[in-house]
Amino acid sequence: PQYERILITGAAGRLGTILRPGLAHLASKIRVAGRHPFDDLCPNEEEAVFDLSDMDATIAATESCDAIVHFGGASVESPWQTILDASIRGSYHIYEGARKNGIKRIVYASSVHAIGFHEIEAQIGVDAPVRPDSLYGVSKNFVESLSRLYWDKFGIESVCLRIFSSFPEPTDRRHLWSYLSFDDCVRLVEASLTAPRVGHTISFGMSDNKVKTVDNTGANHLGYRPQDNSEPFRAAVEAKTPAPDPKSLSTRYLGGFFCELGHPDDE
Ligand code: 15L
Repeated sequence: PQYERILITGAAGRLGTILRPGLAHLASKIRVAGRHPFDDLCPNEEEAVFDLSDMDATIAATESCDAIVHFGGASVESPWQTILDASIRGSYHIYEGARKNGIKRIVYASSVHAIGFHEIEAQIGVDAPVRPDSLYGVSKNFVESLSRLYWDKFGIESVCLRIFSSFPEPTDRRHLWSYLSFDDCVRLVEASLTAPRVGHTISFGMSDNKVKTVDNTGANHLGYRPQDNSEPFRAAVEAKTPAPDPKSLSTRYLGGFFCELGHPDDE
């Protein structure tokens, strides 16, 4: 395999769970990281149980890895303290681990919510200014920026994947353009790990859906070829969901309903 040991953070999460078998052929060992012990370790896996907010534990977990697939941290809008500890401080600890332990490449689960307040018809590319739609999105902006520094200054390559909606299948109208199938998600992360040179790359993450809301040509050098699309689900989704109001925030903007959420600490 291309890699000796890949660390996957968030390995117990929705996407971490599918990346474990999906990336297995790329490394002799997969180190799966989570906050709780795993009860389903495969022979090619070893576990690292820690909290990303713990700097020493996080740095220790990166030892003797040659790539990191960083999918840990908050996965939706969350209270500031969670965003700060798990996503901002946690990702800083990951990058420090990479710097101290000589890790060459990191694939990071960024999100559409890093640029969620761009309008759909703007057809933005990967180099559009960031427009986060939530504190969650701001934490994605932070890590995209941190990873750029660690490339420019310390030579650690990163691919920041602005994943749209990766679920077993599309369930609402937005998903008809934002869907990333699980298999395509694995293809995207694999391309990010195996492309000869990525430097600091930002890529959108979606399947080959018919309706396209962003322009991903800036990430062509990854060689990602989506094989799936949302069309097989269209009729069922349209039958069970109301026609969208074109003026509502969640229809106008890439971030969808995240654009309508209040401040997470106002409860
Ligand atoms: C995300 O970033 C979330 O992790 C996911 O749960 C979905 O809400 C997704 O965005 C989306 O916008 O569909």
